[in-house]
Amino acid sequence: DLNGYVDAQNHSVIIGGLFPIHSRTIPANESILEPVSAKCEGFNFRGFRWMKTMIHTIKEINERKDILPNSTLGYQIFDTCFSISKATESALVLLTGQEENRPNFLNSTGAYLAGIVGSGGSSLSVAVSRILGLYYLSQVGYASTCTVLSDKRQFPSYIRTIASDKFQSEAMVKLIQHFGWVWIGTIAADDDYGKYGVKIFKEKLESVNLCIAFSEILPKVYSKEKMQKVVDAVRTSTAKVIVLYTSDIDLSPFVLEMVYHNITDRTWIASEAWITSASIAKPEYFPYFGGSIGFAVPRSDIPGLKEFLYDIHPSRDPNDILTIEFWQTAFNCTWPNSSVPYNTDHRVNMTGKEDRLHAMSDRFCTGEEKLEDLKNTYLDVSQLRITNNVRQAVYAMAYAMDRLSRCEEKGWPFFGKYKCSNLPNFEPWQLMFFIQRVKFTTHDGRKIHVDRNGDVTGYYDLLNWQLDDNGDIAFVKVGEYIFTQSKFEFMIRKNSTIFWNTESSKIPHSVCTDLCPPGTRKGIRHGEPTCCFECIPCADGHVSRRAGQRECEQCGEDYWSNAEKSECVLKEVEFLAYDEALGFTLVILSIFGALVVLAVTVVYVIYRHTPLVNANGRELSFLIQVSLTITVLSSLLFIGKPYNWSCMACQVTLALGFSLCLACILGKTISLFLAYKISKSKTRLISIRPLYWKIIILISVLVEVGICTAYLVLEPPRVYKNMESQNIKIIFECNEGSVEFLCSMFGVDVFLALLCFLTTFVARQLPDNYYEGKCITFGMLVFFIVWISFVPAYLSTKGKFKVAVEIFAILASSYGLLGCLFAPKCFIILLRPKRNTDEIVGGRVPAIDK
Ligand code: TCR
Repeated sequence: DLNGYVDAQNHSVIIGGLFPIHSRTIPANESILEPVSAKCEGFNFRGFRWMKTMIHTIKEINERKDILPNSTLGYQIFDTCFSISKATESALVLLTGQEENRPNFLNSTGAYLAGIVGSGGSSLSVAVSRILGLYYLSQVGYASTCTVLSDKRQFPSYIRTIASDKFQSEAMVKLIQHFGWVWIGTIAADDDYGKYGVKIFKEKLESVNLCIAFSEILPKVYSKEKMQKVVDAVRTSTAKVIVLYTSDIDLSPFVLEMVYHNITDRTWIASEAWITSASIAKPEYFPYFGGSIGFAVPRSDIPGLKEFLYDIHPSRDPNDILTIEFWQTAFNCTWPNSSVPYNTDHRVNMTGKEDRLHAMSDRFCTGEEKLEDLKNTYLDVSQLRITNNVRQAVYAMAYAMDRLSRCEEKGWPFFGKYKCSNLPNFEPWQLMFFIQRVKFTTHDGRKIHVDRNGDVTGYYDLLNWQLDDNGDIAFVKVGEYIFTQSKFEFMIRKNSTIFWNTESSKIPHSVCTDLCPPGTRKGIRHGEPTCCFECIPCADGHVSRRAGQRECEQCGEDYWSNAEKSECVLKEVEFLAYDEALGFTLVILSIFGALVVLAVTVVYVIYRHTPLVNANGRELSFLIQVSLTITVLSSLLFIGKPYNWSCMACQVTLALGFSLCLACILGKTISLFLAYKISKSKTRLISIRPLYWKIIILISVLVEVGICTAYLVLEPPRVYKNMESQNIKIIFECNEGSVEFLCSMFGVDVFLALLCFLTTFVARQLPDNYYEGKCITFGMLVFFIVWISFVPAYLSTKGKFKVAVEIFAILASSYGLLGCLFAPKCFIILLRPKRNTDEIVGGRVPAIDK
């Protein structure tokens, strides 16, 4: 019951072959008691072509004179039906040479078996290779790509002419990185190919911090629940890019599900086994699978193969049931007088029923059917990829045998111990040594060289499914992936356009969470993949400038975050500026004060000959006016952006101004006091020499100047950028420098003010008390009240208001003094000129400065 082809007669050596000519075995009938070989169904044109290629290659080698000149090769090929059981059964038959169900190992009869080419799927190769490995019988795979087959301890006699899936999985990750996808679903076939392929893919993907959205397995035998689970995963997931690691045979039921559920807008990353499969790449599936992208082994043209494939007819051999079945299936007819079953399908499909609909076609084949009219995978030689691998596998076998038959001592490790045996009398294990080191150049100039693991280098074409002008699916090459000696080269052709099966026809977007916008950072969601995260706004003073930042950065010293937290901006600078309302008002007040003082001076100058002005001492009044101007204008130095010089100037000017002013007043009050003392005994007041008050003024001002100089030299005030008190602002303020000096500076002023106050207070008893004394007392009280209330106000404000408070105090005290000292006099001078006579003033007021 094993289907296949034999050509063993007249050949010294044969090569075994295992090919999936059918897609599956028919489930066994339960009533059968004896073990029987399973029957197969689902004719596989692709596998049939592979098999034909093997025969073609053997023919070609036999015709060649440079390889195996003295011997010819035969073959024995079996159909594996893409099932492990059939494959192992076939392997045993090849080993034992007898087609029976009772094993009787190595009782080989007939031709000499050199090795086996095959088999297709990895699971089959693994199973077969475990048996063949026991006897070191060489096996050359042409399509089995599973990574475990590289393990030479488990599979000592296995080599292959197709690259391991390690490279393909890596290439897929590179592809995904190239297009910026991060959230990927995977679907694997339920065999070694799918599971190991996805395993490696997952490892590589996670090593570059991308994530798996879901990982599903396609059932081998149709099961509604299992299939539904896969479909649901695809439908509900946000992953729009899905890796499908499966052979086309296992994929077709899933394709039907996608069509049935109308799931579009997915981008499929195809594994090599289905990217060029004609059974999937049908135009009617294009809305669902168009735009699929994946890696394929490079294609090649095989000279003479096309003619060889066309050279087939069922009438040649009535026992060639595979050809008859091919003919029947291809032309949808029944070959007369044959018992070859036609196109049955015993699978339980989506409807849940067995589909035995087209059991036999009622139309008979005539034999006149034209292969040329047929559009069939078997005859399509435009995509010879695995087919080319089959050819190379046969060649590898032949070249190894050629080396063996030449019996060169070089490289032959058992020389001396065993006789070098010429073909065909060699032991199978002797060939293994040569097959593991096989090296040759193919007809199209590619170098095939198997490494110590029996692998060849990874070389892939990147293909994309597009619709061509005829409405067929075209596999357009858009790039390449080459892996040689631990270096890879991935490139997408510059001028190639890739078709994407998305609504916008743009590159699909496959993420779990979109990149966090600037101003936020990624926050981990516990228990979820790293590609799913939350976007947490940055804290104040921290920013993230670009999207997708993991951390927010802290802004530099002078910087603060903007409202969006996307940029560090210079901190707002705060100081009492001239052009803001408060600053401007203060400037006006201060200039107004100065003008008032000037006005008073003008009045004094105009009325300098009147008794009142004279009696009060012109010079002294003038000095007081000057000092008041200084204090009033010193407030201007406080306003505006502070600099080192203005910080130094403002305090010192203020202190000096006040000290001059108070010293003058003190001079006046002391005169008053002395006059009072002296005049206690006399009735008339006497005048005091100007020298006294000049000395007083000089001493006080000198003391103050001394302190100021020391202050400025030793520990001057400086500009200070205050960043602590408020985050978003830098407050420009003056740092006092030495508090001690500052206090002593103003202490002098306070002391002078106190003296003034005391002297006038004592002198208030003066008999002919002129109200000047009272005015000064009152002025001093104002002065004290202002400055005492200044202290708590000053300490409890911040920033520019602190300066404003100080200026208020300065202006208030200056205006107070101005008012108390000059307002009453100006009143008399200007409005009551009659009272401004010697009579009124002269007699009672101590005449100073005469
Ligand atoms: N390796 C798969 C089987 C396979 C295949 C194919 C089957 C490959 N390429 C093309 C049919 C057609 C790659 C395996 O199982 O290792």
